[in-house]
Amino acid sequence: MAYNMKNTVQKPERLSPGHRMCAGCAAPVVVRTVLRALEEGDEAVITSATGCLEVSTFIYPYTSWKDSFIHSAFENASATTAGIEAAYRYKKKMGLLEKDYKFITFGGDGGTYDIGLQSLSGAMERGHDMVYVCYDNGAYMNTGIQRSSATPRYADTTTTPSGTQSLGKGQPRKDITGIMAAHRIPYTAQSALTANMKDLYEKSQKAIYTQGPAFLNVLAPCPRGWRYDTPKLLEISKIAVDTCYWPLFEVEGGVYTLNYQPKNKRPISDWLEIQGRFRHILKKPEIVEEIQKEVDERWKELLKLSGN
Ligand SMILES: Cc1ncc(C[n+]2csc(CCOP(=O)(O)OP(=O)(O)O)c2C)c(N)n1
Repeated sequence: MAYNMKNTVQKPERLSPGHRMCAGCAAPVVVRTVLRALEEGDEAVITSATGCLEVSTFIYPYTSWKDSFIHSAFENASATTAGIEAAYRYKKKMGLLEKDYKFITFGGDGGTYDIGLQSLSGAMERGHDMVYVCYDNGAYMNTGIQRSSATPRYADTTTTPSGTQSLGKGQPRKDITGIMAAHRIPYTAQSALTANMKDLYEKSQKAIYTQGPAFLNVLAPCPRGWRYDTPKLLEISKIAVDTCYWPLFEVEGGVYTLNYQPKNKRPISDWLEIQGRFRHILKKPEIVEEIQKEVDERWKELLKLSGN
């Protein structure tokens, strides 16, 4: 059935309002969209690595989560989910449990690209029937905007401050989506908050209802770390996609599909100008050009991989 936003948003919320995430933060919107993809009646067991999402939605004795929720340590969120999924399979096999459950892990980029990478890789490789969702805000935001391997080159963070001796982060962003696709798991996808959430909703549905491991990497703008006005959340997500900084694609059984090609590819300066973290390079055309070149190269690679 074709995606219908009106019907979809009328599904019962599984992340209650009243949590303490910042206004203009993408992460709770990502969570609500992913969880809406669960069929009504299906229940989930959710694990979250430490990070903004976990500490702001699950403060004892309160919780925003309607489904079962486990706060896991940074490094082992995927291992926790994998263990639960294995126990579930055993109970099912022994006839000890009737109900069907889905297993979903959320982690920030610090918990995914860096600290939890080994347990994520292991769980994916072992083939657990689970979905791992990275909400990628491009830094360790919860502890004060420290750089991660997801932080884009030249971003100003508290551990890569721009100034007379530095232009911000020196290294390029790690290609975690490519790394996960290289695991040859059934489903890997990259998504963002597009205008009607269709892309993320449909990818979440596929990820949840595909047998075996699935990985979603979702761009999650952060108003504090990226320094933009809170109402600009959707605009900034759209610019990320239209500049091809953050392409929307999926990989199923090794086959790449590009989900969106902008009719008019916007210049990367549109993406840089809307965020305070790049302010120090805006008057350096050679740096902006260098970033444009990197984006173009990655885009070309993706076009080739997806047969375009
Ligand atoms: C092993 C370990 N190291 C460091 C911390 C401290 N810590 C808590 S939240 C956090 C930042 C999390 O960053 P990320 O995963 O990117 O999620 P975000 O906060 O950006 O949502 C850090 C470093 C911790 N809890 N455990």
